[in-house]
Amino acid sequence: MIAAGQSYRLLFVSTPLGPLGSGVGGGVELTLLNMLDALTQQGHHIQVVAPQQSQLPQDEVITVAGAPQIPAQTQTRQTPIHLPENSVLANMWLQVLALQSEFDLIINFAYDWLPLYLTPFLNTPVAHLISMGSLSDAMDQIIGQMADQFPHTIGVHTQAQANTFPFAQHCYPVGNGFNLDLYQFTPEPEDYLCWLGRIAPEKALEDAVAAVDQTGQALKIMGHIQDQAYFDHIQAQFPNANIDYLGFLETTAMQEVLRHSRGLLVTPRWVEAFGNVVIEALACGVPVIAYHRGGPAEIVQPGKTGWLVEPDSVDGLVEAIHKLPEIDRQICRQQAEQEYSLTAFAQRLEQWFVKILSQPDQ
Ligand code: HBI
Repeated sequence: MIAAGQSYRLLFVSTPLGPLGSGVGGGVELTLLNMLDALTQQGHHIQVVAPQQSQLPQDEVITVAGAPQIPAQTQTRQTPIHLPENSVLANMWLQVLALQSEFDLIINFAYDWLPLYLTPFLNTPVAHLISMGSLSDAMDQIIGQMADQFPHTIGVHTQAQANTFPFAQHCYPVGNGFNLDLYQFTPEPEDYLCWLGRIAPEKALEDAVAAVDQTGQALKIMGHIQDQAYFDHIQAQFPNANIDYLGFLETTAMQEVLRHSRGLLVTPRWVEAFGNVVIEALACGVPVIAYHRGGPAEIVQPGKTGWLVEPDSVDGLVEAIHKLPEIDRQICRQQAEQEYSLTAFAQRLEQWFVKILSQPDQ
């Protein structure tokens, strides 16, 4: 039993998609690093188990070799669970089994079946930060079983994400948090827009390109190209659009481009669990235009910190682009500071951990 306010020994287990810092793991990489910052600042002791080549200070990370997992969002709802030969996911959890007695709580960041299935076999409690909405029947089933057996251990980012699961009422929303010192507020923008994120069909980059193809404005694109053919097709479809792909930039370089933009376009085709990029923009004072869908719709305050648009409506994006000057960029930064700072995030996380650790032992 851990008293509230005491410091915890936490073991983070990263996504098996790729090394931390590579961008291959997508938004959950940034979430893990921000949680590491937030909780370390509060005096907790954290170690991270992650795939080899992960970029972290040596004393904090235990790197593990092995083959990466297939991205869950590229599978269908009925696709059976896959584990490759010499799975890095399986190898990471062998490490967890060996280390578990040194920790008060284990936090799983993988959106994968194995960590959830293993939970009842461990002696140390496991919390799962579920980083996407419902994607497959097998995952829904195993997450639901753990939600039942271990109350409050299923963490999510937003209510919209929780609502995609049949066990929505058993999810524990923690929001997200960012090191806002990394994002510089910029009062006066230059004349371009930004789009940020993994370049893959569920992010619907084509809608943002279609919108700027109509308005004639420049669009700077940053993020990991997960699906090259998909990106090539967009460029072929809009040969005259004024787009500029800058690659996957780490936070400091990325925000140097983002902060000077007139606005960020967020065009998710799926229910985005949260929308890290929304907070990153607000932190720079950049208004956000987002489809009224998923996490971003719970964050953007229409007319105050951006505009919410009818999902999949390019005309709606164009109309919102013309209304960007109505937004006060200072208000955008203030929302990030009030709700999404590392301190605010750490408080929500500690409340989550106390809730989990004060449960009677199963
Ligand atoms: N797919 N199999 C698998 N495992 C993950 O941890 C995972 C994923 N797809 C995407 C992803 N994680 C992250 O990019 C999102 O959760 C943010």
